[in-house]
Amino acid sequence: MKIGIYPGSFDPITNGHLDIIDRASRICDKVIVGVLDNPSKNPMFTLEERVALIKEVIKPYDNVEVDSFSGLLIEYAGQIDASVIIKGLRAVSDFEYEFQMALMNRKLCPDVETIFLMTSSKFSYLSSSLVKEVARFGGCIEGLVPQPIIKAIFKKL
Ligand code: COD
Repeated sequence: MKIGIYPGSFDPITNGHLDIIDRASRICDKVIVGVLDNPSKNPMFTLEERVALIKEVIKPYDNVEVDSFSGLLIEYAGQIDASVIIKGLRAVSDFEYEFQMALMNRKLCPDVETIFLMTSSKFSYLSSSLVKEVARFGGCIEGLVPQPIIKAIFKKL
C-alpha cells in the first residue's frame, strides 16, 4: 500500500490545499494530511481546531485521513509507514525552499521520495496567510476556502 503524507501548517486549510489533497488521493492508496504542531508560529487556529476543520472537509474522501505531528517530518513519515511526501508548488518562489527541504529529507531517509504537485492555476495566488488578511479587513473569501472554514474564520475574528 502506497501511503503519502501531505504535511503543512494548514492555518487554515484552503481550496489550494484541498486541490492537492484531491489529486494526491488519486495517486496514493492512502493520504495522511499531517498538521504540524508548531506553536511558535502563533497560528490563528489551535492544532486541535485545524485538525477538526480538515476532518470536516475531507469527509468525501475514503482514503484521506488527518493527523498531527511535531518534530521532524521524516521521522513522522517513518512512524506512519509513508513512502511519499507530497508537496504543493505555487510559484518559483516556493521552489527553492521546497527543493532544499526535499534534499534534506532524502539525506535523512533515502527511502522516502518527495513528489511535487503543481497548483491549479486558479489557486496559484492562494495562501492561508492571505486568506486571513483579506478576512481580517472584511474582504470576501468565498471560493478561497471551503464553507466551514469561512464560518470558522469569521467566528475567530
Ligand atoms: N496550491 C498548491 N499548493 C499549496 C497551496 C496552493 N494554493 N497553498 C499551499 N500549498 C502547499 C505548500 O506549498 C505546502 O507544500 C503545503 O501546501 C502546506 O502549506 P502550508 O503553508 O499550510 O504549510 P507550510 O509550508 O507552513 O508547511 C511546512 C512544513 C510543515 C511542511 C515544514 O515546515 C516541515 O516539514 N516541518 C517539520 C519539521 C522538519 O521536518 N523540518 C526539516 C525539514 S527538511
